[in-house]
Amino acid sequence: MATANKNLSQYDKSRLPSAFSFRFAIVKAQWNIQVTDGLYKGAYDTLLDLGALPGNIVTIDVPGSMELIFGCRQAASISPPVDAIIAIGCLIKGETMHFEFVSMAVYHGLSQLNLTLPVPVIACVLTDNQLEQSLARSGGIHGNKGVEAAVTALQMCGRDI
Ligand code: RBF
Repeated sequence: MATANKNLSQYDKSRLPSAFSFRFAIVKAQWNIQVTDGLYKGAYDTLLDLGALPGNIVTIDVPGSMELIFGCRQAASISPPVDAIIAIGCLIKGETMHFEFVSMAVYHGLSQLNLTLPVPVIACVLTDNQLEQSLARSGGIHGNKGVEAAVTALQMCGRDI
């Protein structure tokens, strides 16, 4: 899983389909907003760069990462439907066990959505020990995981179940 010393946020547009005809939802948690703003910008700008229309990108804000699960369910029921959902959050380890419980619950919840919803949910939830690590991955020296989430979302579009 280690991405230290790697920046995976560069993509080759010529190897990707156009996002022009697809609709996306970005569900964004407000906790650690500096980080989730950076991830959101990375994802949003990348979708536009890949051809998505601004009117085809729906944004849903939720309070914390724990609420991303419900927010993604909401996103899956909007009309006209979206082709992929990106869940953006940032969990930073504190002094208690809360981080472990919430991280597990969020990833478990998002996995469950991928088993039950007809639309793919892309997990862009950072789980770091320190804020600096998250900042480095949301537009810093280790790139922007939001960019990678947008590329992944496009790659998962149009796969009807
Ligand atoms: N939400 C996050 O997205 N990132 C966090 O780092 C985070 N830390 C939390 C720490 C504590 C002690 C608590 C109680 C909540 C935290 N939350 C965090 C909020 C959580 O995702 C959720 O919004 C609340 O638990 C309400 O369901």
